[in-house]
Amino acid sequence: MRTSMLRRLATVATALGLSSAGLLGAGATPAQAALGDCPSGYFCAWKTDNGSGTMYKTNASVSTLGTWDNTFRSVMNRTNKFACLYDDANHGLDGGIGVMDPNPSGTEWGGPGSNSVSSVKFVPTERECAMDPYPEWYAAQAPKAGGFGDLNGDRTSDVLVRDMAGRLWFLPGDGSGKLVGAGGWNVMNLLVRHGDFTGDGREDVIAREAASGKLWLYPGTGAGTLGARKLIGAGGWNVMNSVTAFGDLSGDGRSDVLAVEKSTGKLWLYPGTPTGTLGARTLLGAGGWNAMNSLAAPGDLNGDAKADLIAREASTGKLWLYPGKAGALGARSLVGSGWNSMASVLAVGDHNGDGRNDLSAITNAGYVTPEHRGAGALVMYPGTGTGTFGPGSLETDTWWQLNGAF
Ligand SMILES: [Ca+2]
Ligand SMILES: [Ca+2]
Ligand SMILES: [Ca+2]
Ligand SMILES: [Ca+2]
Repeated sequence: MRTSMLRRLATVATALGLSSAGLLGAGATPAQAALGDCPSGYFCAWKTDNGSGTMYKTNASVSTLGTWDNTFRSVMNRTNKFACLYDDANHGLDGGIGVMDPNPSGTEWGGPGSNSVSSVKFVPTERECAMDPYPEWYAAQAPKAGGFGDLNGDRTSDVLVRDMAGRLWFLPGDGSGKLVGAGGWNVMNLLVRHGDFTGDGREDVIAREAASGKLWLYPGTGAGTLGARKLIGAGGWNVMNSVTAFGDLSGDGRSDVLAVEKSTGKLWLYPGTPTGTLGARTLLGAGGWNAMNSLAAPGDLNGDAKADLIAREASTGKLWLYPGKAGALGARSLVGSGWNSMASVLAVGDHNGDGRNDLSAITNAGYVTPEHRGAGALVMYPGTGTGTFGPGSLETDTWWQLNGAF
């Protein structure tokens, strides 16, 4: 039996900074029989370092621990949720927080060893021990509709976020979040959106199913929620490295899809059709596109009213702008460097409300500035309207432990 991945998060701030303080209680030899007493579906605790003696158990969150207050020394989490162990009563965030992964089989155990736990909470994702399940997203209303990045049609850029539990959250731009997908979204290995595909003027979402390579269209309802899906790619889309809902490139006013083929590095254009499907593809780039490990569709950046493409070069971390032309892409220009310290790029229109499209990015462990070090920050790069970006500004550091944003 091995010891658990019990992590001790000294403060909320260190939780944000992805602190994992290592194992506590490691090295103690478990008394197998006593640890084996923890029933399936329960969290259990003991006053000893080896899981012997009287056992505490609960399968529901508790605000206070009564006679067990400040006594936990070894713990086991046989629930299917993360167990958050707070030094404070009532799940207060001022004191330390320990986190224990779900371990229904009861093969792992560990201990805070600090006699400090005063309340316990069970949550679907680790970040919920210390914060909301969704990150903070604030956006200013744009002077006019941008045609994309706005699922609820209020001229304010919004975001869909997938959490580690496979739930989908709609972030309207006022810091709040609304659950719009109760679960199951982790079967998708790609989620994109850019404008309307179905012809009703409402923005839609396209998702690729990992197991089947199918491409699904989820029609936007105009309220930030998604309607019943429709198959738009019967299979085979797993041969693509990246798939991006782009906006209109073909010139018929309908949003199109771009995709990079893994085996060839070719860039393909799949035109949107009046029936909400994708038409016969045409070749946009003859090869070399596998050198890019991130594509983003920020809309028009250089002021010619044609949607442009942003691509990140894997080997250099350079960010390139490919201006959209009629049915093609023009000569690229360099618009950023050091972008390999970003986990993902978010292109949802005009973030700061000045009428120009912007680009935002979520940092990874390689991100280091005086303001923030590591993963979990959202940085906004304001578009200038001439195909460049102003300096990035750190918006919030709550974009931690998520499974995608688009
Ligand atoms: Ca909106
Ligand atoms: Ca639509
Ligand atoms: Ca353009
Ligand atoms: Ca802007």
